Amino acid sequence: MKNFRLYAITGEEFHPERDLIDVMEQAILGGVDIIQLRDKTSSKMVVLEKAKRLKALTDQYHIPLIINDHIDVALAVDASGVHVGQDDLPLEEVRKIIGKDKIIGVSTHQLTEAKKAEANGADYIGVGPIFTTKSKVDVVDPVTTTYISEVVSEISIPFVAIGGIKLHNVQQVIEAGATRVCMISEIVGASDVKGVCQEFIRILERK
Ligand code: TZP
Ligand code: MG
Repeated sequence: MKNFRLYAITGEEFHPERDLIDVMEQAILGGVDIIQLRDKTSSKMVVLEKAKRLKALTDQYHIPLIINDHIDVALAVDASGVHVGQDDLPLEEVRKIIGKDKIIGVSTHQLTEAKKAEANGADYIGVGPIFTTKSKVDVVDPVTTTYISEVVSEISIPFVAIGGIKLHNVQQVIEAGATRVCMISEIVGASDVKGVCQEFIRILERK
């Protein structure tokens, strides 16, 4: 997969007054280079409509669109790939469905999960939650930056740090060895979405 560094996940509960596409376009203009549609509450039809709109946006800017959970929706809109968690279909089955050319990302919270995802052909892994987050229900306890250090030394595929990452703490994540970071609330909940993304890029480039 093409390299990326600033990954934004949708979270419409953080911008109730603003349109999904406007917010995500501001994120792209600020430097986001990969987007994930994550919607845990809407019906399949509504997720499909959002995926179609986001696909048009991400195509316009030539960046990947990843769909969380809904493999069928990812295929229907010809998204770049899917993101699955530990409770979703096993990676081998997801690969059979989605094919070898699509991106598969897997959430991991410990090294055994990371190693399994790598061995089973994940294109990237999510590493987190690094810090406390309010954006995910049933979330495990923060894994801290220690898990990032472990992944850096044991895992070869790309990884992205996630969970409670803010402008004020992203430096710790970078210092632990992350070169890619992923956020929901700090980006999509910002009053100046583009400005926050530009600031993340500035910090990522400063290292
Ligand atoms: N997976 C692990 S933490 C998390 C997900 C989807 C939520 C991240 O959201 P935020 O607002 O950046 O903490
Ligand atoms: Mg899932």
